[in-house]
Amino acid sequence: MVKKEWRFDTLAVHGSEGIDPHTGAVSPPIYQSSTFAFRDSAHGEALFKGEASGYIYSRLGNPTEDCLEREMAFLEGGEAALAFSSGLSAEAALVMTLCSSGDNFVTSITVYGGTYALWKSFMPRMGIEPRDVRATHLDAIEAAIDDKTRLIFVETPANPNLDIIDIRGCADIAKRHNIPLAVDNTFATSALQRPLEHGADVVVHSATKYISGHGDTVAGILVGTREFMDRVRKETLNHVGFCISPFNAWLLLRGLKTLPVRVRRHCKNAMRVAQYLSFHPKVKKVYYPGLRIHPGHEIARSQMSDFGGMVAFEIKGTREDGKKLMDSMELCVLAVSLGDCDTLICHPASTTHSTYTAEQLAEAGISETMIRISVGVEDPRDICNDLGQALKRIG
Ligand code: LCS
Repeated sequence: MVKKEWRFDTLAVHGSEGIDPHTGAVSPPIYQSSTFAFRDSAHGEALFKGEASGYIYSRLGNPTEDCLEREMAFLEGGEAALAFSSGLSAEAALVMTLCSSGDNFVTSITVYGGTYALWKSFMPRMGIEPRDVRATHLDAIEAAIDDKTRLIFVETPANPNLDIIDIRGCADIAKRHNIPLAVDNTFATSALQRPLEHGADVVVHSATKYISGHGDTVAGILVGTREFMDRVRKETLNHVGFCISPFNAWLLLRGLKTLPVRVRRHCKNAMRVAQYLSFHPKVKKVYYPGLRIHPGHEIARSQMSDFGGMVAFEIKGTREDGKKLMDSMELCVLAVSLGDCDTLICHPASTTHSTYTAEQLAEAGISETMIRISVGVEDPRDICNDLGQALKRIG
Protein backbone atom coordinates (compact mmCIF):
# COMPACT_ATOMS: atom_id res chain seq x y z
CA MET A 1 0.00 0.00 0.00
CA VAL A 2 1.43 3.36 -1.00
CA LYS A 3 1.89 5.82 1.89
CA LYS A 4 1.14 9.51 1.43
CA GLU A 5 4.41 10.59 2.99
CA TRP A 6 6.58 8.51 0.62
CA ARG A 7 8.95 10.55 -1.49
CA PHE A 8 9.55 10.25 -5.23
CA ASP A 9 12.48 7.80 -5.08
CA THR A 10 10.48 5.50 -2.79
CA LEU A 11 7.37 5.71 -4.94
CA ALA A 12 9.42 4.80 -8.02
CA VAL A 13 10.49 1.55 -6.33
CA HIS A 14 7.35 0.66 -4.34
CA GLY A 15 4.53 2.60 -6.02
CA SER A 16 3.32 -0.30 -8.13
CA GLU A 17 1.46 -3.28 -6.74
CA GLY A 18 4.35 -4.43 -4.56
CA ILE A 19 4.37 -8.02 -3.34
CA ASP A 20 2.02 -10.31 -5.30
CA PRO A 21 -0.55 -11.51 -2.71
CA HIS A 22 -0.95 -14.92 -4.39
CA THR A 23 2.69 -15.94 -4.75
CA GLY A 24 4.84 -13.46 -2.83
CA ALA A 25 6.60 -12.45 -6.08
CA VAL A 26 8.45 -9.17 -5.47
CA SER A 27 8.57 -8.26 -9.16
CA PRO A 28 5.01 -7.76 -10.49
CA PRO A 29 3.75 -10.71 -12.55
CA ILE A 30 3.25 -10.34 -16.31
CA TYR A 31 -0.36 -11.22 -17.17
CA GLN A 32 0.44 -12.45 -20.67
CA SER A 33 -3.18 -13.25 -21.50
CA SER A 34 -5.28 -11.75 -24.28
CA THR A 35 -8.61 -12.75 -22.72
CA PHE A 36 -10.13 -13.30 -19.25
CA ALA A 37 -12.77 -15.87 -18.25
CA PHE A 38 -16.22 -14.76 -17.08
CA ARG A 39 -17.67 -16.46 -13.98
CA ASP A 40 -20.88 -17.07 -15.95
CA SER A 41 -22.77 -15.44 -18.83
CA ALA A 42 -24.45 -12.89 -16.55
CA HIS A 43 -20.96 -11.78 -15.39
CA GLY A 44 -19.82 -11.38 -19.04
CA GLU A 45 -22.88 -9.29 -19.82
CA ALA A 46 -22.40 -7.11 -16.71
CA LEU A 47 -18.75 -6.50 -17.60
CA PHE A 48 -19.69 -5.40 -21.11
CA LYS A 49 -22.43 -3.12 -19.75
CA GLY A 50 -19.94 -1.56 -17.31
CA GLU A 51 -22.05 -2.78 -14.37
CA ALA A 52 -19.23 -4.99 -13.02
CA SER A 53 -15.52 -4.22 -12.88
CA GLY A 54 -12.95 -6.71 -14.11
CA TYR A 55 -10.96 -7.72 -17.11
CA ILE A 56 -12.47 -8.76 -20.45
CA TYR A 57 -9.86 -8.60 -23.19
CA SER A 58 -6.35 -7.10 -23.15
CA ARG A 59 -7.04 -4.43 -25.78
CA LEU A 60 -9.50 -2.99 -23.24
CA GLY A 61 -7.30 -3.42 -20.16
CA ASN A 62 -4.88 -5.85 -18.54
CA PRO A 63 -3.63 -6.16 -14.92
CA THR A 64 0.05 -5.51 -15.83
CA GLU A 65 -0.97 -2.41 -17.79
CA ASP A 66 -3.13 -1.26 -14.85
CA CYS A 67 -0.18 -1.62 -12.52
CA LEU A 68 1.95 0.59 -14.79
CA GLU A 69 -0.84 3.16 -15.11
CA ARG A 70 -1.27 3.42 -11.32
CA GLU A 71 2.48 3.84 -10.87
CA MET A 72 2.71 6.55 -13.57
CA ALA A 73 -0.25 8.41 -12.04
CA PHE A 74 1.52 8.39 -8.62
CA LEU A 75 4.78 9.64 -10.07
CA GLU A 76 3.20 12.49 -12.04
CA GLY A 77 0.83 13.42 -9.19
CA GLY A 78 -2.23 12.73 -11.38
CA GLU A 79 -5.45 10.86 -10.69
CA ALA A 80 -5.06 8.31 -13.48
CA ALA A 81 -2.89 7.29 -16.42
CA LEU A 82 -3.23 5.35 -19.67
CA ALA A 83 -0.52 3.30 -21.35
CA PHE A 84 -0.13 3.10 -25.13
CA SER A 85 1.82 1.17 -27.75
CA SER A 86 4.00 4.25 -28.45
CA GLY A 87 4.40 7.93 -27.62
CA LEU A 88 2.85 8.81 -30.97
CA SER A 89 -0.24 6.68 -30.33
CA ALA A 90 -0.66 8.43 -26.95
CA GLU A 91 -0.50 11.81 -28.73
CA ALA A 92 -2.86 10.70 -31.51
CA ALA A 93 -5.37 9.42 -28.93
CA LEU A 94 -5.17 12.72 -27.04
CA VAL A 95 -5.95 14.84 -30.10
CA MET A 96 -8.53 12.41 -31.51
CA THR A 97 -10.43 12.48 -28.19
CA LEU A 98 -10.50 16.27 -27.92
CA CYS A 99 -10.87 17.30 -31.57
CA SER A 100 -13.41 16.48 -34.25
CA SER A 101 -13.40 17.52 -37.89
CA GLY A 102 -13.48 21.33 -38.09
CA ASP A 103 -11.62 21.83 -34.78
CA ASN A 104 -8.05 23.03 -34.31
CA PHE A 105 -5.36 22.76 -31.67
CA VAL A 106 -2.38 24.97 -30.92
CA THR A 107 0.99 23.23 -30.83
CA SER A 108 4.51 24.31 -30.26
CA ILE A 109 6.38 24.14 -33.59
CA THR A 110 9.44 22.76 -31.79
CA VAL A 111 8.51 19.16 -31.10
CA TYR A 112 9.82 15.70 -32.02
CA GLY A 113 9.77 15.38 -35.85
CA GLY A 114 7.42 12.38 -35.73
CA THR A 115 4.97 14.39 -33.62
CA TYR A 116 5.22 17.25 -36.10
CA ALA A 117 4.45 14.86 -38.98
CA LEU A 118 1.48 13.42 -37.06
CA TRP A 119 0.17 16.95 -36.60
CA LYS A 120 0.89 18.34 -40.04
CA SER A 121 0.44 15.30 -42.34
CA PHE A 122 -2.10 13.11 -40.58
CA MET A 123 -4.42 15.35 -38.53
CA PRO A 124 -5.54 17.52 -41.50
CA ARG A 125 -6.77 14.29 -43.16
CA MET A 126 -9.14 13.96 -40.19
CA GLY A 127 -10.25 17.58 -40.72
CA ILE A 128 -8.26 18.69 -37.64
CA GLU A 129 -6.03 21.74 -38.04
CA PRO A 130 -2.74 22.02 -36.10
CA ARG A 131 -1.71 25.63 -35.50
CA ASP A 132 2.02 25.62 -34.91
CA VAL A 133 3.59 28.53 -33.07
CA ARG A 134 6.92 29.20 -31.35
CA ALA A 135 5.68 28.45 -27.85
CA THR A 136 8.60 30.24 -26.16
CA HIS A 137 6.49 33.32 -27.08
CA LEU A 138 3.35 32.99 -24.98
CA ASP A 139 1.63 35.76 -27.01
CA ALA A 140 1.89 33.56 -30.11
CA ILE A 141 -0.04 30.80 -28.34
CA GLU A 142 -2.80 33.13 -27.25
CA ALA A 143 -3.06 34.75 -30.70
CA ALA A 144 -3.61 31.36 -32.36
CA ILE A 145 -6.62 30.43 -30.19
CA ASP A 146 -10.18 30.78 -31.47
CA ASP A 147 -13.55 29.25 -30.59
CA LYS A 148 -12.65 26.01 -32.41
CA THR A 149 -9.42 25.47 -30.42
CA ARG A 150 -9.67 22.33 -28.31
CA LEU A 151 -6.12 21.84 -26.96
CA ILE A 152 -2.77 23.52 -26.34
CA PHE A 153 0.18 21.11 -26.74
CA VAL A 154 3.78 21.91 -25.81
CA GLU A 155 6.97 19.92 -25.35
CA THR A 156 9.46 21.11 -22.71
CA PRO A 157 12.40 20.77 -22.82
CA ALA A 158 11.81 20.60 -26.56
CA ASN A 159 13.27 18.10 -28.96
CA PRO A 160 15.94 18.73 -30.23
CA ASN A 161 16.95 22.31 -29.35
CA LEU A 162 16.08 22.23 -25.62
CA ASP A 163 13.71 25.22 -25.86
CA ILE A 164 12.10 25.72 -22.47
CA ILE A 165 8.39 26.52 -22.43
CA ASP A 166 6.84 28.27 -19.44
CA ILE A 167 4.28 25.70 -18.27
CA ARG A 168 2.61 28.05 -15.76
CA GLY A 169 2.35 30.76 -18.44
CA CYS A 170 0.75 28.30 -20.89
CA ALA A 171 -1.59 27.02 -18.17
CA ASP A 172 -2.80 30.57 -17.43
CA ILE A 173 -3.66 31.04 -21.12
CA ALA A 174 -5.34 27.63 -21.27
CA LYS A 175 -7.46 28.41 -18.17
CA ARG A 176 -8.47 31.84 -19.52
CA HIS A 177 -9.81 30.15 -22.66
CA ASN A 178 -11.10 27.02 -20.91
CA ILE A 179 -8.91 24.75 -23.06
CA PRO A 180 -6.83 21.84 -21.71
CA LEU A 181 -3.04 22.13 -21.72
CA ALA A 182 -0.98 19.01 -22.52
CA VAL A 183 2.75 18.93 -21.81
CA ASP A 184 5.10 16.36 -23.35
CA ASN A 185 7.34 15.52 -20.40
CA THR A 186 9.52 12.97 -22.23
CA PHE A 187 12.83 14.89 -21.92
CA ALA A 188 12.44 15.75 -18.22
CA THR A 189 10.34 12.85 -16.87
CA SER A 190 8.44 13.10 -13.61
CA ALA A 191 11.78 12.72 -11.81
CA LEU A 192 12.60 16.35 -12.77
CA GLN A 193 9.33 18.03 -13.73
CA ARG A 194 5.69 17.41 -12.85
CA PRO A 195 3.64 19.56 -15.24
CA LEU A 196 0.33 18.96 -13.41
CA GLU A 197 1.80 20.83 -10.40
CA HIS A 198 2.36 23.83 -12.70
CA GLY A 199 -1.22 23.89 -13.98
CA ALA A 200 -1.12 21.48 -16.96
CA ASP A 201 -4.12 19.17 -17.46
CA VAL A 202 -2.48 16.26 -19.27
CA VAL A 203 1.06 14.88 -19.26
CA VAL A 204 2.36 13.01 -22.30
CA HIS A 205 5.33 10.65 -22.41
CA SER A 206 7.20 8.72 -24.97
CA ALA A 207 7.94 6.00 -22.40
CA THR A 208 10.34 4.57 -24.98
CA LYS A 209 12.93 6.97 -23.56
CA TYR A 210 13.94 7.52 -19.92
CA ILE A 211 11.04 5.53 -18.46
CA SER A 212 12.20 2.37 -20.21
CA GLY A 213 15.76 3.60 -19.85
CA HIS A 214 17.40 0.69 -21.62
CA GLY A 215 16.43 1.14 -25.27
CA ASP A 216 14.36 -2.04 -25.31
CA THR A 217 10.72 -0.88 -25.56
CA VAL A 218 8.47 1.45 -27.56
CA ALA A 219 5.57 2.81 -25.47
CA GLY A 220 3.58 5.92 -24.52
CA ILE A 221 1.73 7.28 -21.49
CA LEU A 222 -0.93 9.91 -20.79
CA VAL A 223 -1.64 11.16 -17.25
CA GLY A 224 -4.56 13.36 -16.18
CA THR A 225 -7.85 13.33 -14.32
CA ARG A 226 -9.70 10.03 -13.93
CA GLU A 227 -12.63 11.50 -15.84
CA PHE A 228 -10.49 12.46 -18.84
CA MET A 229 -8.49 9.22 -18.86
CA ASP A 230 -11.77 7.24 -18.83
CA ARG A 231 -12.94 9.36 -21.74
CA VAL A 232 -9.76 8.71 -23.77
CA ARG A 233 -10.08 4.99 -23.07
CA LYS A 234 -13.76 4.75 -23.99
CA GLU A 235 -13.87 7.18 -26.90
CA THR A 236 -10.54 6.44 -28.58
CA LEU A 237 -8.17 3.81 -27.14
CA ASN A 238 -10.71 0.99 -27.13
CA HIS A 239 -11.77 1.75 -30.69
CA VAL A 240 -8.40 2.24 -32.34
CA GLY A 241 -6.53 -0.38 -30.29
CA PHE A 242 -3.43 1.64 -29.43
CA CYS A 243 -2.92 -0.64 -26.40
CA ILE A 244 0.42 -1.58 -24.83
CA SER A 245 1.46 -5.25 -24.57
CA PRO A 246 1.69 -6.74 -21.05
CA PHE A 247 5.38 -7.49 -21.53
CA ASN A 248 6.19 -3.91 -22.57
CA ALA A 249 4.17 -2.60 -19.60
CA TRP A 250 6.29 -4.83 -17.36
CA LEU A 251 9.54 -3.56 -18.92
CA LEU A 252 8.45 -0.01 -18.08
CA LEU A 253 7.58 -1.01 -14.51
CA ARG A 254 11.08 -2.40 -14.21
CA GLY A 255 12.54 0.80 -15.73
CA LEU A 256 10.62 3.02 -13.30
CA LYS A 257 12.31 1.48 -10.25
CA THR A 258 15.65 3.00 -11.31
CA LEU A 259 14.29 6.15 -13.00
CA PRO A 260 15.36 8.66 -10.31
CA VAL A 261 18.81 7.07 -9.93
CA ARG A 262 19.43 6.98 -13.68
CA VAL A 263 18.08 10.48 -14.28
CA ARG A 264 20.38 11.95 -11.60
CA ARG A 265 23.35 10.41 -13.39
CA HIS A 266 22.10 11.55 -16.83
CA CYS A 267 21.82 15.14 -15.49
CA LYS A 268 25.27 15.09 -13.92
CA ASN A 269 26.87 13.70 -17.08
CA ALA A 270 24.97 16.09 -19.38
CA MET A 271 26.17 19.09 -17.37
CA ARG A 272 29.76 17.82 -17.68
CA VAL A 273 29.36 17.34 -21.45
CA ALA A 274 27.69 20.75 -21.89
CA GLN A 275 30.51 22.47 -19.97
CA TYR A 276 33.17 20.52 -21.86
CA LEU A 277 31.67 21.51 -25.22
CA SER A 278 31.17 25.14 -24.13
CA PHE A 279 34.92 25.55 -23.61
CA HIS A 280 35.96 23.65 -26.76
CA PRO A 281 37.48 25.92 -29.43
CA LYS A 282 35.80 24.02 -32.29
CA VAL A 283 32.29 24.36 -30.82
CA LYS A 284 30.19 27.36 -31.86
CA LYS A 285 27.15 27.00 -29.60
CA VAL A 286 25.85 24.68 -26.89
CA TYR A 287 22.16 24.21 -26.08
CA TYR A 288 21.63 23.00 -22.51
CA PRO A 289 19.11 24.56 -20.12
CA GLY A 290 21.50 24.06 -17.21
CA LEU A 291 23.89 26.65 -18.66
CA ARG A 292 23.24 30.18 -17.42
CA ILE A 293 23.49 31.53 -20.98
CA HIS A 294 20.54 29.38 -22.09
CA PRO A 295 17.57 31.75 -22.66
CA GLY A 296 15.23 29.37 -20.80
CA HIS A 297 17.58 28.81 -17.83
CA GLU A 298 15.53 30.75 -15.26
CA ILE A 299 12.21 29.17 -16.31
CA ALA A 300 13.88 25.74 -16.30
CA ARG A 301 15.09 26.39 -12.73
CA SER A 302 11.58 27.32 -11.67
CA GLN A 303 9.81 24.27 -13.12
CA MET A 304 12.48 21.54 -13.15
CA SER A 305 14.58 20.15 -10.29
CA ASP A 306 17.53 19.52 -12.64
CA PHE A 307 18.20 20.07 -16.32
CA GLY A 308 18.02 16.63 -17.93
CA GLY A 309 20.28 14.45 -20.00
CA MET A 310 19.91 16.02 -23.45
CA VAL A 311 22.50 18.38 -24.95
CA ALA A 312 22.67 19.88 -28.45
CA PHE A 313 25.53 21.77 -30.05
CA GLU A 314 26.86 23.26 -33.25
CA ILE A 315 30.44 23.06 -34.39
CA LYS A 316 32.41 25.75 -36.16
CA GLY A 317 32.44 24.34 -39.66
CA THR A 318 30.28 22.84 -42.35
CA ARG A 319 27.62 20.15 -42.37
CA GLU A 320 30.31 17.84 -43.83
CA ASP A 321 32.44 18.48 -40.75
CA GLY A 322 29.46 17.54 -38.62
CA LYS A 323 29.07 14.26 -40.49
CA LYS A 324 32.75 13.55 -40.09
CA LEU A 325 32.50 14.23 -36.37
CA MET A 326 29.64 11.78 -35.93
CA ASP A 327 31.32 9.13 -38.09
CA SER A 328 34.42 9.41 -35.87
CA MET A 329 32.62 8.48 -32.64
CA GLU A 330 33.97 5.42 -30.88
CA LEU A 331 31.85 5.30 -27.70
CA CYS A 332 28.83 7.51 -28.54
CA VAL A 333 26.40 5.49 -30.66
CA LEU A 334 25.16 7.05 -33.89
CA ALA A 335 21.41 6.48 -33.45
CA VAL A 336 18.07 8.21 -32.92
CA SER A 337 15.98 7.80 -29.74
CA LEU A 338 17.14 9.02 -26.34
CA GLY A 339 17.11 8.31 -22.63
CA ASP A 340 19.06 5.06 -22.91
CA CYS A 341 21.98 4.10 -20.67
CA ASP A 342 24.18 4.35 -23.79
CA THR A 343 25.12 7.80 -25.09
CA LEU A 344 23.38 8.34 -28.44
CA ILE A 345 24.27 11.00 -30.98
CA CYS A 346 22.36 12.17 -34.07
CA HIS A 347 21.91 14.96 -36.57
CA PRO A 348 18.24 16.03 -36.14
CA ALA A 349 17.81 17.91 -39.46
CA SER A 350 18.55 14.75 -41.48
CA THR A 351 16.98 12.19 -39.11
CA THR A 352 14.53 12.86 -36.24
CA HIS A 353 13.43 16.21 -37.70
CA SER A 354 13.68 15.38 -41.42
CA THR A 355 9.88 15.80 -41.47
CA TYR A 356 10.44 19.60 -41.31
CA THR A 357 11.12 21.77 -44.37
CA ALA A 358 14.11 24.13 -44.23
CA GLU A 359 11.72 27.02 -43.45
CA GLN A 360 9.99 25.06 -40.68
CA LEU A 361 13.37 24.14 -39.16
CA ALA A 362 14.32 27.82 -39.10
CA GLU A 363 10.98 28.80 -37.59
CA ALA A 364 11.32 26.07 -34.94
CA GLY A 365 14.82 27.26 -33.98
CA ILE A 366 16.47 24.04 -35.17
CA SER A 367 19.78 24.77 -36.84
CA GLU A 368 20.63 22.58 -39.85
CA THR A 369 24.06 21.91 -38.38
CA MET A 370 22.83 21.06 -34.89
CA ILE A 371 24.02 17.78 -33.36
CA ARG A 372 22.03 16.21 -30.52
CA ILE A 373 23.43 14.03 -27.76
CA SER A 374 21.41 11.89 -25.40
CA VAL A 375 24.05 11.71 -22.70
CA GLY A 376 24.16 8.22 -21.19
CA VAL A 377 25.21 6.95 -17.79
CA GLU A 378 28.76 5.95 -18.70
CA ASP A 379 31.75 7.59 -16.99
CA PRO A 380 31.49 11.24 -18.14
CA ARG A 381 35.27 11.39 -18.74
CA ASP A 382 34.95 8.69 -21.39
CA ILE A 383 32.07 10.53 -23.10
CA CYS A 384 34.02 13.83 -23.16
CA ASN A 385 37.18 12.07 -24.36
CA ASP A 386 35.22 10.49 -27.20
CA LEU A 387 33.79 13.87 -28.24
CA GLY A 388 37.30 15.36 -27.91
CA GLN A 389 38.97 12.77 -30.17
CA ALA A 390 36.20 13.21 -32.79
CA LEU A 391 36.44 17.03 -32.65
CA LYS A 392 40.20 16.74 -33.22
CA ARG A 393 39.56 15.09 -36.59
CA ILE A 394 37.63 17.99 -38.08
CA GLY A 395 38.49 21.46 -39.37
N1 LCS B 1 7.64 12.94 -27.74
C1 LCS B 1 8.97 13.17 -27.72
C2 LCS B 1 9.50 14.35 -26.97
C3 LCS B 1 9.83 12.32 -28.41
O1 LCS B 1 11.15 12.57 -28.36
C4 LCS B 1 9.29 11.21 -29.13
C5 LCS B 1 10.17 10.28 -29.89
C6 LCS B 1 7.89 11.02 -29.13
C7 LCS B 1 7.11 11.90 -28.41
C8 LCS B 1 7.25 9.88 -29.86
O2 LCS B 1 7.37 8.73 -29.11
P1 LCS B 1 7.51 7.23 -29.70
O3 LCS B 1 6.27 7.00 -30.51
O4 LCS B 1 8.74 7.19 -30.51
O5 LCS B 1 7.52 6.41 -28.47
N2 LCS B 1 11.47 10.77 -30.11
C9 LCS B 1 12.40 10.19 -30.85
C10 LCS B 1 13.64 10.79 -31.14
O6 LCS B 1 14.01 11.91 -30.83
N3 LCS B 1 14.36 9.95 -31.86
O7 LCS B 1 13.68 8.79 -32.14
C11 LCS B 1 12.36 8.87 -31.51
